[in-house]
Order: sequence, then structure tokens, then C-alpha cells
Amino acid sequence: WTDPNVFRKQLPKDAWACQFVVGLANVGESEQALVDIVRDACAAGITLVQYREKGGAEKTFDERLRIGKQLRDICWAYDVLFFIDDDVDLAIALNADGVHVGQSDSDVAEIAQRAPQLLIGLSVLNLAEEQESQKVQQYLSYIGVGPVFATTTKKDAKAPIGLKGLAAVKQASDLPVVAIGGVGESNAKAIRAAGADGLAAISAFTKSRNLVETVAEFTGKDIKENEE
Ligand code: TZP
Ligand code: MG
Repeated sequence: WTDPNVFRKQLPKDAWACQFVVGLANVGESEQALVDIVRDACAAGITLVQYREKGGAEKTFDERLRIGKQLRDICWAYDVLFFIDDDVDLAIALNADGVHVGQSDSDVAEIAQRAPQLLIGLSVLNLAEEQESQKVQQYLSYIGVGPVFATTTKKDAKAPIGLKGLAAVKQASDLPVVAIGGVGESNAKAIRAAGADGLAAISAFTKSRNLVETVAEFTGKDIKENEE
């Protein structure tokens, strides 16, 4: 899809299935490593990249813009959705496909008003936050739920909600639900069985020894040989 607007209107059903959340802090602050792993993950079949510059060395807007452009262009070359974590200004400047926000980030209705072209994902921790999110459901493309399991990647992560917590949010939600937090190859199947429409992770990808296998575990689809 060279025109992202065309892509957006024709979002594939599995658009949220396999999300790679990543920023420089997750790859030893190496820009080359970031570009390389995003390209490799796109080639391996992920469906969405969320560029998240958190918990590492401070980056200026111009630096994030320059890096984001490279990541965006790689994503689009592979028909992979490109989202920005939190940073609405950056998402707008990059003409990103969407923005992912947490509970303490920008207000969803305000984002939708300011940048109606952006798809929006919102993180919730529990049923109470899911209920609250229903007020802005019309603006949301999916709900992120987690941490489902313990994670060491996000330093300020709340206590994990487990598969039961995930299942409860899924049952209450009319939106696709994407699980995050300690998601990996070994628990991917159980997470899908608990109702997740998509799986998101940082370290499962940055520590993967074989991205194609990681993607296959996440999506539950067999590895296709000689696709197309
Ligand atoms: N939000 C909730 S947990 C988390 C984020 C960004 C970190 C996920 O990292 P990992 O390595 O996949 O557990
Ligand atoms: Mg956030």
C-alpha cells in the first residue's frame, strides 16, 4: 500500500494480531539495531509496529521524527501498520497510521478531534478501566490489556492481571483486545485461548532467536513456505 489511506480503509481482519512495541531503549540505544530489527520483524510477518521511545536516553522531537520516518517507511513497504506510543504530535508529523495511549496519556476524544485520521489504541488494566473506555469506544480501534504477565521491560508496570483478568476484559469489550506484558512464544496459545484478538510484546521480539517462529507462535498460523 503506497497510500496509507487506502490501507486504512481496507484494514485486514488480523490487523492487530501481532504487534511489536519497540524503541531505542529496547535495542541498546542503537539506531541501526532498531531499524534492522523492525525490518526483520516486518519481513517475518508482524502486523503492527508501535514506536515507543520510553525509559531510555532522552530523544528530541527531531530525533524521534528522523528515526520514526525510517521505521514508518519500512513498515509501509511491508504493509505493516505503524503506530506511535503516546506522542500525538509525532504521530501527526509522521502521518502515522495510529497512536497508542495509556490511561494517563492524551485524552482519546481530544486526539480524535485533533487528528481524525489517526487510528487509536487505548491501554486498560482491568474491568473498571474497560468500562470507562466505553465512553470513547467510538474513537478506538482496539483495547490493549495488560500487563497480563509479569514484565521487566516496563519499569512502572502494574501488577499482572493474568489470563482471567484478560478474559474478563475481553468478555466486556466490543473492541478487539490486544494482550501485552510478558507475552511470549510459550504462553501465546493460552493468551489467544483466553480471548485475545492480538498479542503485543517487546522482549519476545528483541530476544527472539527466530522471528519467523516467534510470529508463528503469536498468530497461531503455520509458517508458510514460499508465500506468493
Ligand atoms: N505495557 C504494558 S506491559 C509493557 C507495556 C509497554 C511492556 C511489555 O514488554 P514485554 O517485554 O513484552 O513484557
Ligand atoms: Mg503510555
